Amino acid sequence: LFSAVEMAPRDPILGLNEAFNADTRTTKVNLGVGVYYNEEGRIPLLRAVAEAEKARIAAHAPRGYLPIEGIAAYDQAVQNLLFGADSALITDSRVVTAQALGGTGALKIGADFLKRLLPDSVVAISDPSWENHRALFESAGFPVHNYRYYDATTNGVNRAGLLEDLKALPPRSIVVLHACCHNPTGVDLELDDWKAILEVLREREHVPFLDIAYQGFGDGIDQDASAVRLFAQSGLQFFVSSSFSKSFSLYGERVGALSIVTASKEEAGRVLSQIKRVIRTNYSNPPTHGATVVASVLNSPELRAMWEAELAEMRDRIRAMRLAMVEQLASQGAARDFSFVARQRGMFSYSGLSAEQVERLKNEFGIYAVGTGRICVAALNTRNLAAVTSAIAQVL
Ligand code: PLP
Ligand code: TYF
Repeated sequence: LFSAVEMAPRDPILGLNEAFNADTRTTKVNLGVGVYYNEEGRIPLLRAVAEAEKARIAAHAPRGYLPIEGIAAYDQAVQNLLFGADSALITDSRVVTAQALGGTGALKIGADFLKRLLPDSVVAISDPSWENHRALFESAGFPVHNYRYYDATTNGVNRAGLLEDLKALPPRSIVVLHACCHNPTGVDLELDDWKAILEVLREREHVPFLDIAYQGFGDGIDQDASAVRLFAQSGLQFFVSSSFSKSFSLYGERVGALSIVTASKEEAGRVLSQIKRVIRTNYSNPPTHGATVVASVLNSPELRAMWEAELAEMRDRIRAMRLAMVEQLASQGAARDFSFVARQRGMFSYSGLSAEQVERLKNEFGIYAVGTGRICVAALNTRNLAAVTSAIAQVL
């Protein structure tokens, strides 16, 4: 039965973890996978999460099946966080939200629904993008194109190329956009860019699919949602996949959501019925733990304040690491100006290191980065920074 099964390629990022774990050097540093590590080099368990879990365990709550679209209080909290609690879309019941298995699960449900809705459309993702974007939409049956995004000569956005490519797509294409903290580059769009993109999408009748996996890691919870809120005011219909993996440090609990903005409450009801059908034939209904914890934190004023402070702490620590990295690279005499690292947002930096330099970092120094030169700045701390910057200066 399996004699002709070929070996599938490893995920370029998760595959790095395996190599890292097998490395016996005590000085090794993992800048590959997009995970936030604290100053001690550990994945934090947030205090707000621990408090909510304590209360949940004490309550000895039964574990019945959840509704197909998940916990109502969770779905509501997701909408408030994305669109703002006072959003007219929410009061008009125009948004459909379903709890999902992480941001990945949200993308997959959205992709499967879109394939039924627009079977002949193409999908466009940024060049470069998170590796899984292409794979997810291809596995849903779509051809996936790239639109120009990153400009290596300026370490910024190729604005003209981006708009040109969106205009050149066939009408009613599905356009996946990183709402903040672009993965892998760390290079974000300005509000004026978003406005220009919105007009092209409207003109071409493209379907926006905003992916927001790092809300709160850039400039703040509301600031990072500014693109989502701009689209909310535009009158367009669009998709949003969101994730609490990073912002609640709940990676393994798989807590995310798919939200769809529709034109009316009546439309929302029909769309929800189709989303439920997609979910039912995939995993029936979502798990209880992570979403219960997130909902209790977001809906308790005390725990919410605690979470916001912890999220700010993570955000500020990443920023401090960006600045320290720029300074140390300069003082180590690195043969390149790295000041752009301080301007990037979120966990990642497209460092500009070549595949050969990344390979040398791994072999000679036990420092793991993605072959594209992406490094996870959120894995730096004051103990490993000097070793990392010195190694980078040496391979340059
Ligand atoms: N979208 C982007 C842009 C990401 O970087 C990630 C990273 O994990 C995800 C979606 C998936 O999030 P999750 O781990 O919640 O599935
Ligand atoms: O880009 C990253 O590192 C994170 C984690 O298939 C991740 O988004 C990477 C690859 C993958 C799933 C999650």
